[in-house]
Amino acid sequence: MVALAGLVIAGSTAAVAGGITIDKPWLRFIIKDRPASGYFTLRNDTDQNIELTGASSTGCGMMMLHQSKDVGGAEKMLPVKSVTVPAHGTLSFTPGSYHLMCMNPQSTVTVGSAVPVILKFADGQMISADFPVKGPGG
Ligand SMILES: [Cu+2]
Repeated sequence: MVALAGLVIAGSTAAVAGGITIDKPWLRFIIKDRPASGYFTLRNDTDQNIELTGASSTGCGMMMLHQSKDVGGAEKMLPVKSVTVPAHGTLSFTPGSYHLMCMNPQSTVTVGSAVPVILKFADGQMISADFPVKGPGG
């Protein structure tokens, strides 16, 4: 693990920094012309709530925080400004709920590869994790 100026880079399946763990990250890739979705579990082992405020990836033209909601039987995706992970709690980004939306997947996003994603928090902390790219079925 290499740490530089608040940015922690981990090459394994879990990235840990300052009591925050990004567990089981993966990116669901369907086809190039559609946004890919990022999923993971955030674990907060600190005594304070943490607030995820954004994400970015070199594998995506733009990355956003989204939440899927059932609106009258149809699934809608809404952008969210931030997501709070309670102290000593976890929050999962899963299909049908919170997810990262990877707009304009780049040529580096192919099934079997992995793309680096940087998660940004309200306190200025940034954590990078490699998201393995999988097909629609996970
Ligand atoms: Cu979305």
